[in-house]
Amino acid sequence: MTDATTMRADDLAALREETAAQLAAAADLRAWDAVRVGVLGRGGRLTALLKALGALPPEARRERGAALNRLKAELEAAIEARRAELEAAALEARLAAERLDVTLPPRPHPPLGAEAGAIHPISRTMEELVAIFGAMGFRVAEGPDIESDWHNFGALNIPEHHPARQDHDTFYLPPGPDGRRPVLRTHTSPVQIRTMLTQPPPIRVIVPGRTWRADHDATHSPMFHQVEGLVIDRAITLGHLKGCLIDFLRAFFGIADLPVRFRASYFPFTEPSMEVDIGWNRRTGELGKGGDWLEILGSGMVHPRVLANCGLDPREWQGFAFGMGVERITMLKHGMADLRPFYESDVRWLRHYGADPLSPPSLAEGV
Ligand code: 2NM
Repeated sequence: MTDATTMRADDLAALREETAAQLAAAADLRAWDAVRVGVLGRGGRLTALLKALGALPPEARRERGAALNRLKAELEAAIEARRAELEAAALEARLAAERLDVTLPPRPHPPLGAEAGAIHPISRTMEELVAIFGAMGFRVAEGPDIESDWHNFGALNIPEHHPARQDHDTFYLPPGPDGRRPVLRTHTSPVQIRTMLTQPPPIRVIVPGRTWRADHDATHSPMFHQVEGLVIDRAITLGHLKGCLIDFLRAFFGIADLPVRFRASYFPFTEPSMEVDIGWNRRTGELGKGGDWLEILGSGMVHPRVLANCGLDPREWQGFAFGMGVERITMLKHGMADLRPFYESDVRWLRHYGADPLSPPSLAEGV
């Protein structure tokens, strides 16, 4: 018969080996936890051995207690190591199962249908303008639709008697506490004013947005969209204006040799001012050739008084600005005859003229 000490030592060795085998067999964290509880839990095998210490005489208890504590530390370390292993394996499995290649091209999809949805041509044109001017270093600025008289007119050097101020053009709101009537902005230029007031030059912004005029017929809607642009820097010239707008028009209409003409004009907020025309065929509507000229946008060098109104010294800072109607250039680009369908939400029209949401405009492919 073996003596008691040896038997106990065998006990401990068996617990060590059996625990190691159980840990190796535990294939997941749930099985691992059952092993842990079976050894270290309240009714666990090691816990039972520790509880039994109290019944031993002091000398044997000391020796046995030291051995049990060593074993406890050893088992705790083995159990913890197995947990780390199982957690790492679980993470690996998840990463493999949930793998997602974000560089894959969009899945092929059926032709645009009612379910698919499409980008409204106004939004699409605005996206194209942001892509083209964005590549030239412009940022997008935005502002409120309801404006003060000063931001919409006064700061832009539009005098009190100017026809654009009269009620037939402008939607006025009831007077505020200062007695002045706010307006629905008649152009996006007040955003350029706000930009000059709040942001130090150099400035390069385009301003796409909704605008409002009390005008309604086959070619005018009381709500329409504009994109205007503003560049302010030292020593900006008419040459910069011309180069920028010629590049823009050729990119937007996708015609590398599109004829562009600058024609003297008048705006209160620019001096000199120019209308910009492109070549087309009046009879067929084809753009780019045909010997006729079509007015596309307005432009000019920002009036020194406008700069001064915005706190900029016109002897130090110069710039150019331009503006165009989004509906108008969209109709010209796509050969649309009528303005009204833009706002009628007719799904047949939207399906025909809407753009693919999965192919946003990119300069690489030509907008
Ligand atoms: C146009 C034509 C010409 C214009 C001017 C300004 C500002 F704020 F800088 F003075 N913003 N937009 C401008 C100039 C707009 O639209 C046909």
